[in-house]
Amino acid sequence: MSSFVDSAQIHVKAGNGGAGSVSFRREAHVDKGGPDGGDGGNGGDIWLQASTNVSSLLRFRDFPHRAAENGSHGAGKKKHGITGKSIVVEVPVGTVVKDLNSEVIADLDVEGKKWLAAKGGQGGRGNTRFLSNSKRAPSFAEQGEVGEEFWYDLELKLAADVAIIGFPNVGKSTLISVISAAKPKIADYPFTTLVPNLGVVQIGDRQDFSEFIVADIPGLIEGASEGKGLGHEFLKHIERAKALLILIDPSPNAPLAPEEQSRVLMKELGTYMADLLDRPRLTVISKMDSADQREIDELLSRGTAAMAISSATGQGVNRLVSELESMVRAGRKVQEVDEDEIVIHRPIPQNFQVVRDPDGAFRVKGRAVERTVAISNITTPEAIDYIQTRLKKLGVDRALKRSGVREGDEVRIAGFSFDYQESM
Ligand SMILES: Nc1nc2c(ncn2[C@@H]2O[C@H](COP(=O)(O)OP(=O)(O)OP(=O)(O)O)[C@@H](O)[C@H]2O)c(=O)[nH]1
Ligand SMILES: [Mg+2]
Repeated sequence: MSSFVDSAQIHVKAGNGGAGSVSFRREAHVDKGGPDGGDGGNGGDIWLQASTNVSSLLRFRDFPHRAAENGSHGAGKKKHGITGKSIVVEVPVGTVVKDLNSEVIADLDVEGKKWLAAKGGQGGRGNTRFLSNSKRAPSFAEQGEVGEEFWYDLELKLAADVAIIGFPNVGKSTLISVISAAKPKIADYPFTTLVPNLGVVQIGDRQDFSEFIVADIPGLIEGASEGKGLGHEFLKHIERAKALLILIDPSPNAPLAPEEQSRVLMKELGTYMADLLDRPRLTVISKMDSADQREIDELLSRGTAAMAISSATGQGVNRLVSELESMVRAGRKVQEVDEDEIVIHRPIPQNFQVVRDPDGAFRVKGRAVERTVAISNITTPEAIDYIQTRLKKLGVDRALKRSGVREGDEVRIAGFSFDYQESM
């Protein structure tokens, strides 16, 4: 568990929609029958799903690209294209998805939770769909819509139930090695631990079994919240812990007196994230065998710590574990309620917007608008007629006027450009 990857990028490209078909029925006695071009198939979607099958984001570092299948094109005789296969990408439970502006857009914190990362393009409509009283033989069809394509940042926060926090050399790693199977490096100098260690603590027997995960967070020091020491990089791993275990070094040669240690640690946690100060926490004196029992008793009676332990002799360790377990149990109940409140939003606005290109031309961006213009044969007057009517309905005309467009200005939509006319 010493090296786990906790951030990666993923590139998702959903399938493109297939093009609609332009086709006419062939009948023995009719020169040109009615339109019978089928629709293109929809492109496949890409979903991310929280799964305990995977535990790191390593795979995305090696190869970040995931793509879904395109829809196939429509054909004559009203034959519709085939829908592209969607794919489900498994990510570890606890993965947070951010857009490239660091905005959180999904929190895959529960096993099985699924999130649509890229929507497949809709298939284009075949010319059959454009049949109307005024258009008996529509000679155009829609192109398939391009599937969505995004880069996302993935972040996996350590799913620790308890974070062990304390100054360097206070005995964090030793404790985790005693209460779990984790085997971190232990040594008598500060900053021995360079990455967080995870350990699973198991208690009880088969009838009454429970377990929780403890993280040994590398030594915090004063200024950690501003990036000093190793602190900043690892403080984020504390965010999800249901309980905090604060270890205090009672020995006379500790760099700070016990009260000071506690004060500085609280200050650093609070500066990093004010919420952490409301997190259930237990302050415990570590290495009790190395200090005078009278001093320990005094610290306890002053309320500097709730209890004392020694990982070396095992004193107090069982009691500590059962305290932690009940704190975690209580924390889990609270979290279960919270989970429903998480808002998951999609990155792209569904409407359109008018922007100026560097050369001054007007550009209209948005799915519905771009899709309207994606008609396969834009050179026919009836296709252009159709496009103009649709754009007007979507409000593009009005929006362009509001943006200050004038007669003759260039307007770009998708891959096409038009000269703006008042009647447009
Ligand atoms: N006497 C005594 N020594 C201990 C106890 N727990 C840890 N130590 C010793 O204290 C030193 C530091 O222990 P670590 O567990 O590496 O401390 P740490 O908090 O993980 O330190 P960093 O990783 O540097 O932040 C080691 O020499 C341990 O053997 C204890 O309960 N009693
Ligand atoms: Mg350590």
